[in-house]
Amino acid sequence: MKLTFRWYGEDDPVKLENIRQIPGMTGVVSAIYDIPVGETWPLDKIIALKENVNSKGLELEVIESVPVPEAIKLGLPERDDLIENYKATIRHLGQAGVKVVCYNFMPVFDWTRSHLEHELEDGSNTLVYYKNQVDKMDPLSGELSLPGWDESYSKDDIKSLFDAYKSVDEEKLWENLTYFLKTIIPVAEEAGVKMAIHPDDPPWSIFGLPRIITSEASLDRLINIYDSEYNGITLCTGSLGCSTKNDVVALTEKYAAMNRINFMHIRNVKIIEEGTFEEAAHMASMGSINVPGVLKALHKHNFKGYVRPDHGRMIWGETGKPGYGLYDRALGSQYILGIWDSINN
Ligand SMILES: [Mn+2]
Repeated sequence: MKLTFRWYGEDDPVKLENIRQIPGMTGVVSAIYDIPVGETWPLDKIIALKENVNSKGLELEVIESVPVPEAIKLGLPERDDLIENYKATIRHLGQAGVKVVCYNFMPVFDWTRSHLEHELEDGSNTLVYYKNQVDKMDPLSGELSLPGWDESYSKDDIKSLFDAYKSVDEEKLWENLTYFLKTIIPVAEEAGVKMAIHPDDPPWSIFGLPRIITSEASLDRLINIYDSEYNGITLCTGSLGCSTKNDVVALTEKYAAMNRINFMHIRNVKIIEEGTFEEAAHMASMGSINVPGVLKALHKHNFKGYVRPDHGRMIWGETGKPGYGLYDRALGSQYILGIWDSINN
C-alpha cells in the first residue's frame, strides 16, 4: 500500500513540510479549490499543484474530490455539458499523472455531523453525530448552520434544491449515477485514472434526501453498473462502519479480492447506538472498527493502492480544520504502518 495524507492546499494550516516528516508518507491527496463546481480544471493549474507537491518531496497521485454538480445528480438537461467538463477534467488529471479520483454522489449535503468539537474524556475534541440532534434540525428553516457544510448556499438556493430533489427518489438517483458512470468510466480507462466513489457519510438518509451508497448491496450494484477496475470504491471504514449493519472487515476482504478498492480511508468510530456515533482515535480499542482486521484483509489480497488516515481528533491544543489536524492523523498513520509492518514481518 501507499500511505498518503489529505492536504487542503496552501491555506491548510498543515504544511507540506510537516507531512513530509511523517515516517512512511509517500504523498498527499488534494484538489484545486478555487474552481467553481462544474467547470473543467485547467491542465496548467493541475500541473502547478503537482509541481509544488513534488518540490516538497511528495507525490500527487490521488485527487479528492472532483465534485459532481447537483444538476448531474438531479439528471437535469444541462448535465450533458457538465459531464463533458468532468470528462475533460479527468483527461487533464491523467495527463498530469494522477491515478485515482475520489468523488461522491450525495445530494446537497456531503458528510454530516451534529458537532465538530465535542470534548472527549481525555480533553481531545472530535466530530460526533447525535441522531436526536440531527433529527431536530430543519434545513428549510433558514437557520441551519450545519457544521462543516458549505454556507455559500442561500436560504432560497437550499429551498429550490430540496424542491428539485422531491422528484428524485433512490431509484432515480441510481439512474442518474448510472448515466454518469457509463459516460465517465470509458474516459477514465483511456486516461488511466481510477474512479473511487466515497460512501455516503453517514450511510443513511438525512433530511429526507435520498442516499444510495450505504451498504454491501449498494456497493455490489455500483460496481456492476460498469465492470471495470476503473469503476471502483473508496472504502471509508468510518463512513460505512458507523452503522452496525456494515462489517467493514468483510467488505474490505470482499472488494480487495475483486480488485475494486482504489482508495482506502482508515478511521475509527465509536457507535453509541445505531444512528449515533463519535469519531475516535485510530487504535481499534478506542472505537468500534477492527482496524487491524481491515489491514489484514488488504494485506491478504496484496493491496497496492492508496491508503490515508481519515479524520483525526484535535489534540495537544491544535486548531484548524476539524478532523484534519496534523497530530492525530499522523499518530493514526503510524498505527496503520505499525500493523502493516508487523504483518509483513
Ligand atoms: Mn472518508
